[in-house]
Amino acid sequence: PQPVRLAEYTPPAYVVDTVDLHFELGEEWTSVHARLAVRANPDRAEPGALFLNGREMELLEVAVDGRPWPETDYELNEESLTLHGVPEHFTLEITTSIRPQENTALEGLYKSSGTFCTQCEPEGFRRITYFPDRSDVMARYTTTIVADAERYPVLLSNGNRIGAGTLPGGRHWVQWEDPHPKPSYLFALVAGDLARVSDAFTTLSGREVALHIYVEHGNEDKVDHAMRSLKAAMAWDETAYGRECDLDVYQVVAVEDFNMGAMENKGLNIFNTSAILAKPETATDADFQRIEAIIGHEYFHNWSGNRVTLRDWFQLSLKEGFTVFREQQFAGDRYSAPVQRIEDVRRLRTAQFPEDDGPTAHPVRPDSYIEISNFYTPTVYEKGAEVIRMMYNLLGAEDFRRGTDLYFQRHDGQAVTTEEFARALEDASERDLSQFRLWYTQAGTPRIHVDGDYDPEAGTYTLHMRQEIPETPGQRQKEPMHIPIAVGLLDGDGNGLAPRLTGEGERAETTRMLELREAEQSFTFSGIPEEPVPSLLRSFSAPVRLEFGYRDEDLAFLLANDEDLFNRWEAGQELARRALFRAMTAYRSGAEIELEGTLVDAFGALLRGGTGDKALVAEALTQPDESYLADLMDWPVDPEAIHHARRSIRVRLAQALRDDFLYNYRAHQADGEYSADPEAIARRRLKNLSLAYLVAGGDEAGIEAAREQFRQATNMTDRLGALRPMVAEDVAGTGGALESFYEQWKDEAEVVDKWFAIQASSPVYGTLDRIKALLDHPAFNHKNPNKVRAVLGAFARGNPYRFHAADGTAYAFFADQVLHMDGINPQMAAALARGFSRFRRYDEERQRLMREQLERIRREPQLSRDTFEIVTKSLG
Ligand code: HT7
Ligand code: ZN
Repeated sequence: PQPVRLAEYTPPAYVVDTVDLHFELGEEWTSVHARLAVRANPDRAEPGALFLNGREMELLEVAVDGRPWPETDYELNEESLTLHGVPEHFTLEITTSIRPQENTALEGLYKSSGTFCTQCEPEGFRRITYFPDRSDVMARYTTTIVADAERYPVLLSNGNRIGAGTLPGGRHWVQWEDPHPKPSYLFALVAGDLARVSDAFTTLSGREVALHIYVEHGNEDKVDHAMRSLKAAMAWDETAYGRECDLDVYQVVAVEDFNMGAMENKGLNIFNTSAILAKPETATDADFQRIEAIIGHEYFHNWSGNRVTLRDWFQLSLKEGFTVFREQQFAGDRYSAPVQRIEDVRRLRTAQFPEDDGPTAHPVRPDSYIEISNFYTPTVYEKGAEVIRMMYNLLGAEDFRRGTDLYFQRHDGQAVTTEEFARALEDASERDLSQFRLWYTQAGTPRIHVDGDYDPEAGTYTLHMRQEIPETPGQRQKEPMHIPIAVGLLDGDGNGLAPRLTGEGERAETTRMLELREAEQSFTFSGIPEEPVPSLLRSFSAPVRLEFGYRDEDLAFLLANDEDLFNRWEAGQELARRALFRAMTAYRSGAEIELEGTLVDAFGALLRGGTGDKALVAEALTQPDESYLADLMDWPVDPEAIHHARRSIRVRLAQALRDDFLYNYRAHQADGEYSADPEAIARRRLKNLSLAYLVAGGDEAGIEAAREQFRQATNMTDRLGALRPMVAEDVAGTGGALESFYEQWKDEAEVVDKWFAIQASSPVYGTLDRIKALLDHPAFNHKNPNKVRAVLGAFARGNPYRFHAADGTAYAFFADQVLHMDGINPQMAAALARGFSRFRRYDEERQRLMREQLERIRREPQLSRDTFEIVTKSLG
């Protein structure tokens, strides 16, 4: 397959003003009749032929202005239909026949548990009808759906319902009209037997928007949280960004089989059930928070993505990075901004940093792709959000808001590029972001080396910074980037100074946003009475790897005193990382793993620090996970050393701080009914973290408390809060607990996914034989992406100790699974294949074993474009 290149972008030869779709949904065949008002694009001098994308369909009819178009005047192949000699303006009619019930790729129109539904982003619409399936062709859609009335009483599409009726043979029809022009990727259709839960939202200007959430019958009691979250998101976007909802009806449908979390189709969002259904008995606090974030994310797309859309798929981060940033701000406002930031950074470091440092590294705005579905990546999403956040940091909240207002106002109804976004921010703030634009085009995570130099005589403190951007595939030479680095200085009592750069007058603020632009640059602060401890990259002001030669005591000092809560956490994590790396060295040399006092004292002080900031204490005591440690390790990554060192440190910390954990466990017991408010979530988090340590330390009282909590829990957070450490430590009775858990929850698909994942990611319960047994379990289904993620995804990502078993048996098994999945769902297969992408980070033997499997996958003659791209890039 040939790559598509940004440099080769050309505007469409023809534009489409209106699209009338008529669906006849059937059990064997579904027919789609499309009537398009087409005209030559006035921006193109010689439009020439009309090119339409299309695949996996049977073409039944093509007519231009009511007359069949002769076969001699069109070319049809596996991927497209090209019409030659068409007029300047015309009506094009196309009839296609498709088989949604056989569509296991879950792109285009498919069936999920008997419900017809669509996924058109990025290129699914071309599996429904022949169409210029590109985001810069925007049209007004009218959709008529005809189906069996009994099986499919609910028929939905984008926009407003404008008609309905019954037909002979037990069929019925509904017609929808979407007044907003949109690209084909935002088209949606749903037909099924679904229950509806309704509410309404009144916008700031007094318009009423009807809100409907559709779920399978029996799940109506699990949409309350999603509905509340939706209304909260609608209100938040009005105040935070001045964005009002432009719809009369906002519909959300939950489906079981979905490749991602959710999809922002105009006025008809389609959600993975896992991203919407929640009640305390079946969903954890993390699920509640994830649902709120995803509901918010899809709603925010209504402006950042739908009203202002993309010119082409290279601009994906224009909508995704910006929307993730908006989602993060929303979640931070709803819960706790510093804790949200910690979680965002944790995700960035575990998923994006490794990507940026591996063979599939790409810029936030990629310049070529083989399969665009492979670019819904942590780089486009999470690093893309960091790029927006840096602009926010550089401009400040007010100018940033002026910039986004200008962006929405200038480009409403248009399909644009990241350039338009940057220009709107520049114009609104009078800042120059030319150098900053490199963040869109240069891949790789910058490394910043910082040294501090105190001059007692002059009373100055100088930070010397040096930036390096590593080489990435296809990009050897890099230019220095424009990087906002938020800095504070602490005096010996832990108070924040108000640092002023030499030449500046007095300042009030204790955090300074430095702007690093050169490869090497120094910043000198004056009026510094004693050698300070610097607090660098506060709130993680830029997505970089920063190095500074802190002593362990400095880190403990920052952990105890920094006013920047993110950096308090960061200092604790760095202390923990150091202890872990010392433990790895000890493990590899066969020495005893020691845990010195600094970490124990610092963490003990946190646990004894009262109930002030429970969420932060819990975050600080959460160990970095094994895959993040693998990313930090010098070649070769040693999965065994990581696993054993991490476990030993956990056990030793648990034993050293046993009384503190026990105190915290007891002090944070639940009182009263479950609530998903930030205080209650933080309390459960600290309680269950304490319990996990107690169990890890082998404390009998702790183990008994876990067994008891598992039995008595009235919510899933506490039930899993007990089961997880029981599984991790394999305490007596865990097998029975797992069995009873399944028995109790086997009818709740989302809970069964947790049951699969907890085992697949456990070094004890996720051995290769047990993984194979899980695949044979009656509840497992390769066609359901949630199940595949719960077992195979959790095994590859969450269980590196077993996945990287030295004999390579797990690699061979996993490659078989990739190949099997490729025949079912290429997007999922490609996602799994990424499990091998960083094989060069491992020792020679593991490299050889993984390479062998990658080559075996690549040899498969029918391999999808999706998997082919990941495998070939991984092999380099
Ligand atoms: N914009 C949505 C993208 C999406 C998607 C992409 C590829 C394959 C399946 C998909 N489902 C949804 C998700 C979002 O960012 O909101
Ligand atoms: Zn999105």
